[in-house]
Amino acid sequence: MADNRNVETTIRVGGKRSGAWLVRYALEQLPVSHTFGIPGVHNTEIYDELSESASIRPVLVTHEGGAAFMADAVSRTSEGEIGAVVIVPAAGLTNAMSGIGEAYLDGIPLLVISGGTRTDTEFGFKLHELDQHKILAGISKGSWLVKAHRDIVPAVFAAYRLAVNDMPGPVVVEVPANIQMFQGEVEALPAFEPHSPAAAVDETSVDQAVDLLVKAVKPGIFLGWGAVDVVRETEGIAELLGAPVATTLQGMSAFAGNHPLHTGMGFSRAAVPAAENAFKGCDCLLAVGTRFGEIPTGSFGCTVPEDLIHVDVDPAAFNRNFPAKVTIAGDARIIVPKLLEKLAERPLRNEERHRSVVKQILRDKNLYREEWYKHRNDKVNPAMFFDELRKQLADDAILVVDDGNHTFLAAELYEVRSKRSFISPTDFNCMGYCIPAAIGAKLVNPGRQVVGIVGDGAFLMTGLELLTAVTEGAGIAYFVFSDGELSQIAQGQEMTYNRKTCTVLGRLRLDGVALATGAGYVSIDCNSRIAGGIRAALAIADAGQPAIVHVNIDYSKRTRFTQGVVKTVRKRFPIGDRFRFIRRALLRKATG
Ligand SMILES: Cc1ncc(C[n+]2csc(CCOP(=O)(O)OP(=O)(O)O)c2C)c(N)n1
Ligand SMILES: [Mg+2]
Repeated sequence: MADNRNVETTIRVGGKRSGAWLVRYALEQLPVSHTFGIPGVHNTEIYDELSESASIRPVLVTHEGGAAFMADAVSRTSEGEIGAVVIVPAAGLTNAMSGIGEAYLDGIPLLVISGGTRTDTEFGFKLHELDQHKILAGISKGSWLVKAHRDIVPAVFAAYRLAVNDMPGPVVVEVPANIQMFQGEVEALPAFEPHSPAAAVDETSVDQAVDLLVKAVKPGIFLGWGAVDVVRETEGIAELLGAPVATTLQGMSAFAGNHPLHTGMGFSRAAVPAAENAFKGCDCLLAVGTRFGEIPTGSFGCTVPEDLIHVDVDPAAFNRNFPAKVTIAGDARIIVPKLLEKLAERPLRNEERHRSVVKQILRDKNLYREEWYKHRNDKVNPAMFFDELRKQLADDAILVVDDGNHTFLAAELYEVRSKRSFISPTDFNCMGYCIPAAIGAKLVNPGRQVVGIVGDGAFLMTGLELLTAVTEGAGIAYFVFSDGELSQIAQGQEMTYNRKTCTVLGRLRLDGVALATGAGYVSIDCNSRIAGGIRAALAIADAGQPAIVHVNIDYSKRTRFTQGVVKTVRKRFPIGDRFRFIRRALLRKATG
């Protein structure tokens, strides 16, 4: 099928250009404001060119994994920008792989420019010589090895298009060092045309979907990251139907947490009670921009009705985990407004359902909060912490989480209020995301507050990117949930083995890290320090300096997520192994 979405016309150059100049030219045509990475002998020409750019700022990081996470956050939190990475081949690329993998499985566009070994010498065993494209095959949407000067701009544009079209993802363009350094003949350069999603909608499927929704007795709505740009329309659909709305973890900012029909993350037994209860007996589910992955389904433990309407840009998501009655392939920004328009044409009388759903959600949310508030000791209560944080932040503040128990506490207890204001490493689920990703988010959203919630284990992985934040003047408040453990795993070990192996951390002095990097430092060790500590950290961030906040968090109450997932997973074990696991845990309880 011809793709004429990005028609490029040609600009005549008719002269010699260096490859590095061509890379800079190509990047400047794209929605790229920053590049992230580390120079080496294979890309210093590109860095030198970028130093001359009026529109792109090259940012030095401490590790290429951080660069890729920063770039990922640029794509997630900006309006249409793509995060870009400039790295050396082999060692730089493999370091960046954590972020490339996250972007790949989370469906986030990412443009990686890698230097390449020289192609004009007869020698072998060169520095950083590796077939990068072999290792990229399973973790990127595509990769290019540029062979000549005239190929550079078309390759970067094609890579960009692939990254943003359909199911977005990471792409890599390798430019050998000799092509960067030396000049080559280029007759013409393609001019870049911005991307817009394909506008075709399958009207018949939309009509079928509307029919199902109209006749449903208990409809529900489930939104993923793919629905993040249609918040107004999904609110409209939810209100017309009087339907509860759950989101995925990645899609937490696809529906406002303070909307009366918002329930929570997922709707299985691993979801908060408001969501689990509101979706009980759901007879028609409208799912938009989600692939029913492991986290939001509570390890595939949710009940999905036969009348599933599945809207997604990736047809591979259809009928994979849950069979759908109606599937609509395409961009939610095109399909969801159409769904709303057609639904609004129908005579609907759902006021009674709307009232009772709202009442139940409110009651369940209040009860769940009370449960958390009652669970108090001398440490910092997570519900009190998140309530105070919410109170002190603007509605459009961006919360960046990492992966761990803190992620699910945030998902259950923090109210997300605007689109693209909650980001998390989800399907690749890579620890170490938060510290660097928050930097990327802040650099492209200088006017918004950016806050990180990070576990102490994840902090250890990429915490030295704080130096990058200090250098860049990125005012971010990082709340480090310091429990001394890799809790999300330690809790599972406790429940399953009655023993924690390799999940207790060495003691880390966060004030020492603050001193070493030039970040501000705040400590919140008990509930009475929550409000003052958050205020102090946000003030440091407002002044353009990152702040590390040691939070003496209480992890003694388990999230609904952890409890629910453990139950669901165990239930699926073969019966003999289930008993073996139970016997082992009981025996250890008795014998220590
Ligand atoms: C790169 C990577 N390694 C290991 C894991 C497995 N893992 C998931 S959560 C977790 C614990 C995280 O600990 P911490 O950052 O302290 O957060 P907490 O659970 O204590 O809030 C681990 C080890 C992972 N997701 N990613
Ligand atoms: Mg921890």
